[in-house]
Amino acid sequence: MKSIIEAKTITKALLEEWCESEAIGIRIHGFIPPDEALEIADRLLNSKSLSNYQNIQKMLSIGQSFFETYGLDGNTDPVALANYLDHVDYFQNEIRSSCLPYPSPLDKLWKMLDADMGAECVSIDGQSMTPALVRVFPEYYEFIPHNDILYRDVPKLKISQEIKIQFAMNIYLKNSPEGGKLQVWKQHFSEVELQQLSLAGSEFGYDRNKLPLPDIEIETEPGDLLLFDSTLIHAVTTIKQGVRVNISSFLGYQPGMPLVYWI
Ligand SMILES: O=C(O)CCC(=O)C(=O)O
Ligand SMILES: [Fe+2]
Repeated sequence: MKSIIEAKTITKALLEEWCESEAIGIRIHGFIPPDEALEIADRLLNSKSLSNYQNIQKMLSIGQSFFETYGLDGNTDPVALANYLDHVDYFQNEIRSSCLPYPSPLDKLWKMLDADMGAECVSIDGQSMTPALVRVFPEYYEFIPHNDILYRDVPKLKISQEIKIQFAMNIYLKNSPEGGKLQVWKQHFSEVELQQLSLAGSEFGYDRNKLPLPDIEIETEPGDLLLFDSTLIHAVTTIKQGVRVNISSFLGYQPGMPLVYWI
């Protein structure tokens, strides 16, 4: 059984097939041309809106993630949440204008997702969440093992209880020649097991030394789009050379309903 289903587009039939399979992800190789991906990465790296993540040291982004609205106690900070919601349009416009003269890969992504099943950005109190952001992983950075579950972050949000599958959805623009590989653990851990795996001193990560070896290291090339089950533990290995750039979002799938995205 293939771990990654290779596809040309995301359709209802494909997501149904994925649910019945043992696959952990879906890849569209060459979602945008590789040369264009590298050019866009360079343009995004020059954006004046590239700034530090609030609570993940060293990682840079254009756009804010919901995770950044957490205070030190792990609860949503209302001031940070208001700031996050107020800046959604600003950052999306920044991403679009930084890509010029190339079209933003996000416009292509939303159009593709919308075509067969409908797709919309998740709202909180009637305000749109960030649809997607640009992530820049600096040299020597390791994105430690973690998993992403909307229900854990915002249990009160109705949609978080309805989503059947949460995918991490990344468009890869620039990879490191060495390191910076995405690793995924296939085992589903219970909440109690996850607690025990926690890395001391980290707000979100698990301790690699307490985990078995990862099951898969996924190869991606500039221009690829990859969706994988974000509730599985995953990590990005230390970037050994240069920077790694991608555009990231989450995609929620619920049979018979429009797709939803946010980050
Ligand atoms: O950059 C990647 O390959 C995956 C990053 C990640 O942790 C995510 O998208 O949830
Ligand atoms: Fe993640």
